[in-house]
Amino acid sequence: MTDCLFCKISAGKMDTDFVYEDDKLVVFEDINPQAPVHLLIVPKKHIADLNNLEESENELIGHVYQVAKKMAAEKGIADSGYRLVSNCGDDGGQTVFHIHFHLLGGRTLQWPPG
Ligand code: DGP
Repeated sequence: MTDCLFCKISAGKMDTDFVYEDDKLVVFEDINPQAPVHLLIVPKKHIADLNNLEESENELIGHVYQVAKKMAAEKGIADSGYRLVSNCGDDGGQTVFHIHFHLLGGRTLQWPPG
């Protein structure tokens, strides 16, 4: 989608530094970090949100989790713990309508979230 921010970022059109990239997704620092480690894992394919996820994308989402595990290890938070979360819709707190996963860690996270 031409007017989607995360499509532009994941296509390398926004000068965003990637922590990790492969053919399926990119990982970069959140612009407004909510924890010492706050990465966004963003599939390159435009999927607006979880409601629009197809079963054919199950492998992609499995890959997201594998990359999250790798990123957590690289950032040194694998043992202390972390959270992987995807907000969906207005009540879920989603502000960018291109599916993405927040990897948060480096401090004790509260539950339930606000
Ligand atoms: P969500 O609210 O779950 O849709 O998360 C969107 C996140 O994207 C939010 O934490 C802020 C982040 N974000 C928005 N615009 C940019 C940007 O231009 N660059 C980066 N690095 N992050 C962004």
